[in-house]
Amino acid sequence: MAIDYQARIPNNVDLSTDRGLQRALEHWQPAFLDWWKELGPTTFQEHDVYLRTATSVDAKGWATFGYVKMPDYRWGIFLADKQEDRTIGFGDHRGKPVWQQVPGEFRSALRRLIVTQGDTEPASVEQQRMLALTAPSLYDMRNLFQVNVEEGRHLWAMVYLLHAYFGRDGREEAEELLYRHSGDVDNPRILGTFNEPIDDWLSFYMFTYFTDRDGKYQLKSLAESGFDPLARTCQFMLTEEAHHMFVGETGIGRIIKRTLDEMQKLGTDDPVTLRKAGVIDLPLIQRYINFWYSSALDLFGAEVSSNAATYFANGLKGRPDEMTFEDHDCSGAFENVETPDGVQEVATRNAMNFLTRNAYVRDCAVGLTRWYRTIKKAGFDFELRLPSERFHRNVGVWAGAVVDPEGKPCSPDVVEAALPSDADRAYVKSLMVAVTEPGKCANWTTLPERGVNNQPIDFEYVRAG
Ligand code: BYC
Ligand code: FE
Ligand code: FE
Repeated sequence: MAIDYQARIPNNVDLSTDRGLQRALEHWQPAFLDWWKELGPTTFQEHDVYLRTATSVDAKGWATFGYVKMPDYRWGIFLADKQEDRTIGFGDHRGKPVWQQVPGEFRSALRRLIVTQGDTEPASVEQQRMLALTAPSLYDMRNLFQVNVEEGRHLWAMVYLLHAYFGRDGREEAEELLYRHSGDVDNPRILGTFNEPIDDWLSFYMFTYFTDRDGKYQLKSLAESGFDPLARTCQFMLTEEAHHMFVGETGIGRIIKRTLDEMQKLGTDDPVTLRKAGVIDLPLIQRYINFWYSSALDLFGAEVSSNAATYFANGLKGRPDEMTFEDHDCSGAFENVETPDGVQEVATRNAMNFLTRNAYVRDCAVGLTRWYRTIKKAGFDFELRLPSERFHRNVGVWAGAVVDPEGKPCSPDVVEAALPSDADRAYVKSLMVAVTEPGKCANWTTLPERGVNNQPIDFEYVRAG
C-alpha cells in the first residue's frame, strides 16, 4: 500500500478511513511536537539534518534520504505487511488464527506490554537531548538525530496501537507517555536504564550498543505476538533498530582504534600517559561496558517470572525467533537457572525472560570478540569482556549480590572499582567538545571509513537552516 504523504500523519494503515482514530491522533500530535521541542534534541531544531525517512515498508523503499528540520520529520505509522492466514505460534492458543482485535481477557496485559515498550522510546530521546552540543563530528551528530527521530517514530507506533485498540484508557496512556520523564524524581520512566543520564558520547555508544540491543530482543519477542497489529508494528521497528546498534558498535570501535593508534605511537598502555594524550584507555571502556551491560540485563526482568509465563501461555509475547525452537508449548519443559542458592530447575514458561536474555548475551558478545581481534592485531593483549550475569544486578535472582565481574563473591569496593569512577566520568566529560567542521572529528575518536548513504565523510550532514 502506498503512503499518502499529503496526509498529516503518513501511514499505511488506512487512517483516512477511520475518522475517529485520525482525530484522536491529530489531537495527540501537537502534544507530541510540544514534547519534542521541549525535551527533544536541544539547539539544533531549526538545522537541516541529512536524515532517512521511512516512505514505505518494502525492502528497498523504507529509507529515503534528504535534508529535514527535525520538527518537520514525517513521523508516520507503518506496519509490516499482513501475512494472510497467520496463526498464533506458541503457547496455549497456538494454531488458532492471530487476533486482529484485542481479546478482552488479555486487554490489560497487552496494554501494559505496549505502554512499557512505548515508554522507553521518548525516554531515550530525553536522555540524549544535550549530546549534540558535544558531538565529535557532524557525522556523529547526524547519527544521533537519526536515532532520536526514529525513537520518536517508535513512540508513534505504540501510541497508534493504544489509540486504535484500547479506547479511552489507551488515549490516557498515550498522554502519560509524554508526562513521565527520564530521571524525574516524581514521575520517572518505567524501566531503570531509561532514567540513567547519558551525558557523554561514550555512554551514548554504550547505550546504543547494549540498550538498543535489548530493544531488538524485546521487539523480536513482541513480533511473535498473537495480537497481529503489535507483531506487524514491531517487525517494522526492527528494520530501524539495526542502525541504532550500528551506531553503538562503530562508535565504540572507532574509539578503540584511536586509542590503539596512540598506544602504538607512545609504546604504552598506561592510562595516565594515554589520558595525557587525550584518548580513552581500554580499562575505562571496560568499566563503561560493566555499567551499561549490567543495567541492560535488568531490562529483561527476573529470570523466574510468572508474568513472562502468562505472556507466553496466552500467546502475547514469544521468544525471539520463536520459529527456530522445536517446542512451542513448553508446558512440560524445564530450564536450569543459576541462583545464589545453587542451580534451580524452573518451568520453561517461567524462564522466558532468562531465555530471551541468553540470546541477547550471545549477540552482545559478537562485537566484543571483534574488538579483541583489533586490539590483538595492534599488538596488545587486553580483552574487553562482558561481566558475569551476576555482576551489579538490581533485578532478578542476583539482585543485590556483591560479586566481581567474574561472578565471585567479593567486597563492595571491588564492585565499585569495576564501575566507572567519578574520575573516569569527569575525564570522559573533559574530552567532550563539539567539532562541527565537515570532515573533522574530536581527538578521542576517529572518523568512520564510510559516510551515510554513500555520501563522503566531509559531507555537511547537519547545516544551519
Ligand atoms: N526496571 O516479572 P518481572 C527499547 C519490573 S528497550 C524497573 O520479571 P516481566 C529501546 C516489572 O515491570 C525494550 N522495573 O517482569 C532501547 C514488574 O513490575 P510489577 C523495551 C523492572 O514483566 C533503546 C516487576 O519488576 N521493551 O525498546 O516478566 C532506546 C517484576 O518483574 C525492570 C520492553 O521492555 C527494570 N529493568 O519483564 C529506545 C518490552 N525489570 O509487575 C528504546 C515490554 C522488571 O511488579 N516489556 N521490572 O509492577 C516487557 O516485556 C516486560 O515488562 C519486561 C519485564 C521484560 C520489561
Ligand atoms: Fe526504539
Ligand atoms: Fe533504538
